[in-house]
Amino acid sequence: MMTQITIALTKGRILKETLPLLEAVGIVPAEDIFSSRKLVFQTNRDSVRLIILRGSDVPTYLQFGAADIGIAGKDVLLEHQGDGYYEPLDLGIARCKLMTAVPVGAPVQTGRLRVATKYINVARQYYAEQGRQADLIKLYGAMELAPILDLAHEIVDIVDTGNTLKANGLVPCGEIADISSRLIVNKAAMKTKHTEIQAIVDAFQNAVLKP
Ligand code: PRT
Ligand code: MG
Repeated sequence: MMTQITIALTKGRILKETLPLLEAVGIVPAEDIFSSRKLVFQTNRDSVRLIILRGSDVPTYLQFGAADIGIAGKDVLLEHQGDGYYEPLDLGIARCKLMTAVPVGAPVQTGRLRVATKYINVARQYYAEQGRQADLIKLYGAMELAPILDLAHEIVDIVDTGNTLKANGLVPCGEIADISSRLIVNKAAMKTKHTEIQAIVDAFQNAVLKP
């Protein structure tokens, strides 16, 4: 029987940059992903199917072996803190930075800091390393709003051009990590489906080297 490989992709902006890479690898979805509401797509290869997930769910599928290969932002992987998968390749796409940001001209916070973010684990570790006491407030989006409404003194969020921060009266402050999307592989699958998976990882490596 043919070995089936399931590749979990992150929807949204990462997906847009993933599809050209996939094509360079020689994997083409059987139908247009963007105009479909399907979550599972067959491809030009009988042995390969694609599933489309929210970024934060990709490491979970990989950890439990529900998918063999995945593509997710490093921010999501840092926050997930899971194991059960390898991270063999930096795809160099969807680049950005994970940063702290504060209101323009904000006084230095001497007391206990309130920080709003969806990256609770990353933020906890960062402020601990800085030796700063911080109370973390979990948000699921629109972090930039939190300082405006005094919910938090500062935020931890993704920054690319900085336009979103600027538009909301914030300035980037501390750099936490350089972010790009990574290829991840389930550890058990790497053993049991080694030939097939290594071939796909190698093809991605080549696609990244000569875009
Ligand atoms: O839907 P979900 O809640 O999972 O997240 P989302 O809607 O933020 O997803 P999406 O499609 O934006 O993709 C998120 C992933 O793309 C992240 O996990 C990163 O790995 C990567 N990425 C790369 C970015 C950005 N660049 C980015 N600029 N994710 C988000 N942004 C947002 C940021 O949150 C902020 O609102 O863009 C804004 C900042 O951009 P600038 O250019 O104004 O600084
Ligand atoms: Mg989204």
